[in-house]
Amino acid sequence: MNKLQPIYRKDYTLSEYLIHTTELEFDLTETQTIVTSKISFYKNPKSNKKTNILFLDGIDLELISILVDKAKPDYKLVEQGLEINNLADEFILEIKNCIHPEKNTSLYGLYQSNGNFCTQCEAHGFRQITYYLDRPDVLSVFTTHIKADKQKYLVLLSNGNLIKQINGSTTWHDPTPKPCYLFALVVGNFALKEDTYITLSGNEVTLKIYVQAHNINKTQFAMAALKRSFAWEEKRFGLEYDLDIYMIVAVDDFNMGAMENKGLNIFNTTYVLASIDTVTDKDFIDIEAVIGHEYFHNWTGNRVTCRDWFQLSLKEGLTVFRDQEFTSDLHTRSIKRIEDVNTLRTLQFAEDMSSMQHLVRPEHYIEMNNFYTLTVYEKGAEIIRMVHTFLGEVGFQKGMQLYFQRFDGDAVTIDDFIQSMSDANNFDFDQFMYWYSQSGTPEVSIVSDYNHNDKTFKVFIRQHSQCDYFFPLRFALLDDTGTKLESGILTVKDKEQIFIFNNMDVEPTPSWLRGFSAPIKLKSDLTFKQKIFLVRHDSDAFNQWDNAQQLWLSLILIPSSINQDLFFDAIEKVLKNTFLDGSCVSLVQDKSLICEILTLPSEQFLHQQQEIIDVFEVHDKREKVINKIIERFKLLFSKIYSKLNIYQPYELTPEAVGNRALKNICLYYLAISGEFELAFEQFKSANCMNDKMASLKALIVSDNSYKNIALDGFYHEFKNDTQVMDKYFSIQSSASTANVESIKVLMQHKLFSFNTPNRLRSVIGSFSQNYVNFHNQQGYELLTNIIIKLNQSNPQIGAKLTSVYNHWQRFTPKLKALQKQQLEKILAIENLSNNIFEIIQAALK
Ligand code: B3K
Ligand code: ZN
Repeated sequence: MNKLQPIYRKDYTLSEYLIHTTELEFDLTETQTIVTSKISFYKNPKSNKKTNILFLDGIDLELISILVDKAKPDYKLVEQGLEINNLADEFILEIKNCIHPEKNTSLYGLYQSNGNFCTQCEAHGFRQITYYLDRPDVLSVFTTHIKADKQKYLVLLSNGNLIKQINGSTTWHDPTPKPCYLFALVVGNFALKEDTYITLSGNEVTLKIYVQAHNINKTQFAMAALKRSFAWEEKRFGLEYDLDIYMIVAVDDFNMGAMENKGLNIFNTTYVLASIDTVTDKDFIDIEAVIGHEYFHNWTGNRVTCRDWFQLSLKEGLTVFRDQEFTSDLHTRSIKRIEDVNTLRTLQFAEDMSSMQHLVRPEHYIEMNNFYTLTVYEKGAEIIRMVHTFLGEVGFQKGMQLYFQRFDGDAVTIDDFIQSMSDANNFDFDQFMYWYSQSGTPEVSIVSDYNHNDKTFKVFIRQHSQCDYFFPLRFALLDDTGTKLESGILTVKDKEQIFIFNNMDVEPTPSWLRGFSAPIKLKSDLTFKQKIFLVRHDSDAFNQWDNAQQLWLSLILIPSSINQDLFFDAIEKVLKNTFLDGSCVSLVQDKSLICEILTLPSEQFLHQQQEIIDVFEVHDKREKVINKIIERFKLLFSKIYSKLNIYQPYELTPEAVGNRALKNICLYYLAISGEFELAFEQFKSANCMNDKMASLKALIVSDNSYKNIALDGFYHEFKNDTQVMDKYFSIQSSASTANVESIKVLMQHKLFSFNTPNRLRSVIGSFSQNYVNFHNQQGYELLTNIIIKLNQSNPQIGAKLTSVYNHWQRFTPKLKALQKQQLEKILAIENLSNNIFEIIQAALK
């Protein structure tokens, strides 16, 4: 088997053998781990292949012994696995193999973090633990025995319920059949935070969060968030937890955010540990969302799993949609929507324009881990959101119930899900499936025409994509006070469609695509004045923000295209609203929303709007607008800042979060205008990390006498806190003063650790987004050398960083040529991992 050969969705075949039970034994020591497995196989009655050969996946395993029904089988070791011949229709396979977690830097399979053992099996990590049918449609009941030195390791965990514990060993039994990607094992020393949750039907679930001892006082928020997740899942989806125990283990070394292993989630510490002194408002909400996300996977992912990895969005798109709803129900829905759409449009739309453009249900992959992308997750969630918009909450829940009724305990496809939604509601989703079979972002334009004579308002919608998408377009027609004359959802399905509204006595202002009801690029014929009106008067907060974004975009990229004074007058009214003199009437009441409206589109978002990306030009143009904002609003910002900068005990309420958000954006602009003392004052007196971080960000916008004092103070206060130190590194790598030399100095810092993805992301990841300072030959060479090192030590992170070059073709000629050279240089190295190879190959194609 050529390992660089892509795997195609169309080639899916049933597994010839299935597994009843899997019994594993782990004997862990400091120098090796012995894995013993006893697996009972049986012929898949549904498979029509008639061979008696079994191929098992296995990578980097040292085989010690193998028995089939207690006898030596006819087998051979092949590339990436093991082949056994002459098998009966049912048999017991017993294998013993040795692995070396203590040397495993890929953080995939079984590995160590701070001396503790843990696993990451999704998508194909289990094959680095033992020989197995490593595919999501082979589900079995697992029993796991763990043995380790009892003096050294006190905590020995696996999935399911603890059924036996004697000195230095435990046995776990997971009654729910699962694919091996949901297997987990944790061995080490941890402190434990424990609580209980009583489910709707009265079952008591023990909740356990394991962290390193020094972090135990930062687990309270995660525990409360976990209980909120259980309660929300019951209330909104009517779904309960199914085991007696739910465990979360937090480790510092983790390739992504967290993993939903059945009953034993393993988390990156970033998404568990929280205290007012160490995380920001956004961090709190993100932590809660990830805790919720992994918990929600118990039903969407674990109880019903994916037939093959092409269906990844079946569990991820749906679970992201669910976690977005969780946050929306618990916090401010409109702000959550703005943030999610902003992420989608900044990152996923860009992915659609890059060499890694792919379908939400990809057709092929070389390395599956490259497809845990914004497209699969975020665009996948948007597709589910459209299903929800079409069916409404009641219809959607009916569809969910039918889905679970049909497929609980199965491994299924995206079509199975959509079919359940369709059958439960008698709704035709056939044309809707284009969302899964067409890549790229659909472009749609909308033009309207008001006829004074016959009082009609005609709307012409045109799709510019190759196929005609089927999507909901939420809208409202507003009168000149912002009152709705008409509202609802237009079902768009044709290349060209006309909608006519009669009896419109006045010409309405249309508010299109409210709440971003479909993941499209919409071009409308709204005038400058109408956009200003919508910023102030639309009752859809998303559209208030979106219209402001469009105006900022114009002001930055084509300043002459809009009347700056009029736009700024509108912004002033939004700003002056509610809390200064009360004389201005505006619908913008929410301070978080005002802050969003005041936030300029990011450089990354601006790049997307350019035919050819000129990072320097974009940066300069954006800076110019920042200066214009300061020129006009400096006094107002000062007033607002002093009004909001009053001591208040920390709370995570929408009100308090909004106050801090608005206060801190004012501080940011004030610091750019030179008011560093104000920022330094806040830095010294802040009663929470949110405000401390905001002041530090304000202080590092340019060189000033406080910058280093603050950075040093921050370091000394938090040097023992790993999570805060990630912020410390990241803020310096993102600073306008950062350059390749200063990054190299950071990489020499005693707290820098190349093998810890969080630290690498905080330094290199952040620097790669510091566009004007990163995009030059030295910046690229630095990144390339890091990628080459990661190719050996951690190819997953290596591939993530390689993706920085996915947009190379769109850059100005010099930077384009330089990036291409980097790609070629990486491609030429020996033993290039599949992960990095796939990214490079796509980029150079
Ligand atoms: N399912 C995991 C992601 C696994 C990534 C594998 N490279 C976390 C999540 O989406 O919940
Ligand atoms: Zn997920």
